[in-house]
Amino acid sequence: MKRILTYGTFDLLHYGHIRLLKRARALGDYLIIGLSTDEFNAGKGKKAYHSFESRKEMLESVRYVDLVIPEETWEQKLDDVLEYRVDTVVMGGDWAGSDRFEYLKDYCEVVYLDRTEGVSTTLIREELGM
Ligand code: C2G
Repeated sequence: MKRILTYGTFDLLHYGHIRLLKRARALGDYLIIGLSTDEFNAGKGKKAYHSFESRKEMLESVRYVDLVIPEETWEQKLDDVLEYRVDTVVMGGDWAGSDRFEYLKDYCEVVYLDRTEGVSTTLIREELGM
């Protein structure tokens, strides 16, 4: 069983997120999401529109997702890879080459997938004046 892990906030879930999850899941047999907690986001100066619980509930209903775990720190990723026996970490291309992920290459595959153009949580919030 090939296990895939990805991270994100996934706020105002949209088709760009779904296409990332679909492609990530297609790389293996089991997809885990490390979902940013509200506290972790606060540390990044980000505030999601939907709470962690709501974002988790929505992601758990997506057919490509097998497990959602909390992302509480930047440093937990290696622990997650080891604890969940992850074969591949997948992130969107905006993270390509990032120190936050490159070091994991000593322990698993790290794959960056192209982002879906024309949609983002920020764009949605701006257009809806949120
Ligand atoms: N994404 C995408 N296409 C978009 C928007 C997002 O492929 N149009 C991808 C991002 O590249 C990311 C995932 O969907 O891989 C989740 O997006 P965000 O919630 O914006 O994730 P981010 O805020 O980058 O959090 O520790 C890493 C962070 O938790 C990542």
